[in-house]
Amino acid sequence: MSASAPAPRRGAPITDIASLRADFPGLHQQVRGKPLAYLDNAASSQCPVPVLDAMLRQQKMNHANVHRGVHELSSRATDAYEGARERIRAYINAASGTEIVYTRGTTESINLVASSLGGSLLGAGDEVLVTEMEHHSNIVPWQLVCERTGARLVPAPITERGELDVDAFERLLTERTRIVAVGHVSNALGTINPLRELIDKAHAAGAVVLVDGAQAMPHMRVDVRALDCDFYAFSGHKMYAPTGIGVLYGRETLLDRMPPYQGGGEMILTVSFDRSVWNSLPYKFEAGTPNVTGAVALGAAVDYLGGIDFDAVTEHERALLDYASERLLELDGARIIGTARHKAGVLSFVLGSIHAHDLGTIVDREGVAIRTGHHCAMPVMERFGVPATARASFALYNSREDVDRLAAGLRKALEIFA
Ligand code: C6P
Repeated sequence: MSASAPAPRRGAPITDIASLRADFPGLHQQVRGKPLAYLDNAASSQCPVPVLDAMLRQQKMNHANVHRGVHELSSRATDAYEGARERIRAYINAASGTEIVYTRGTTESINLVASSLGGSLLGAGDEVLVTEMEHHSNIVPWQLVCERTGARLVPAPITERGELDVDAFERLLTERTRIVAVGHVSNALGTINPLRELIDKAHAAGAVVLVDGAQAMPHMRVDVRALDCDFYAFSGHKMYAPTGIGVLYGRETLLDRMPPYQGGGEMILTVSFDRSVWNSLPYKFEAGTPNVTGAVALGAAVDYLGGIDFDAVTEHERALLDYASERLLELDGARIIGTARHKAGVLSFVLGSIHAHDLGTIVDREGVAIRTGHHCAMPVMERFGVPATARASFALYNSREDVDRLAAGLRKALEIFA
């Protein structure tokens, strides 16, 4: 282990999820004179102490550029950076570290694939199949490459519950479908897609599959080989690491034949004015000085998550979601947007005719943080005929008390707008 690697949790997996609250200093503060109830985890989750410690240690004692220096600090930084890559690889069960590309986050991961693979694979008449529940990050990069190549973006419909219409998805898969880009968990609805089934169908049709895993990683253990996906994109800041770091998992055979996404230092072996030779994987896709501290922190976050029993997390978050749904539906005019049978910790809702932004502002005065708006999923809003929703989203550290505080805040909003 490198000098700067955080100590992984040892012993039996943590099953007492409530006890983990103490690990998150950000939760223990007053906001607007009230204790914070942080329910905006789908936007960004708080960092636990081991992640914060790893960041501080990296910046304080091991700060240097990676892969470039022969001096001690550079070699420590490189060890920490590469050590984190190996732990992330193991965490998602990728076959090799060459398949783990550091990026700024899910958005950059998807842009990388859309631009590099899409740009070389797609041609006029080809199709990219997405779903109506995608985040803009899994729509717009494909639109850009479709414009460039003459390919077409095809959205598979979702049902009234906010589930993917799998029959329609299958009908839309044709010999023209070259790429399927699908979210694992919807940020606006909470729907968990039947991923393995969709991947098998897409592969049977000869398509390459990219999964947007931004909202799945904090809620479940993801095994990219068990899923058999070709690409899996995720962000550190939704899984207890900081912003500015994420990962693109890619099947080595595909990454190998894809052209670089960005040019610069690190992604080359040799450069002359006639031609340059690309570096090996994954460095071919990591141009420029990377976010070393972010990578180290993400390594610490997967160590942290690796020490937790995910069955307990799922049960805890499921119980919270059920409780929050019940409390919400006690309120006049409450409507939940997204009632899929399989949901992760997202509760999107409207309350009568009160605008979502007003709800967000009123509960914020009570110390409750939720997100309001279209959640970068405008097609979802259009599908359900609402301009915006309020969204409470749960992490493993949330409690029933947080939900009660939200319900009380929403009652206040109802009184104000009565
Ligand atoms: N969703 C939310 O509040 P970045 O910004 O690259 O880390 O992640 C983008 C992204 C991609 N896919 C899904 C499913 C997402 O939920 C997000 C980010 C945040 O819902 C911010 S819009």
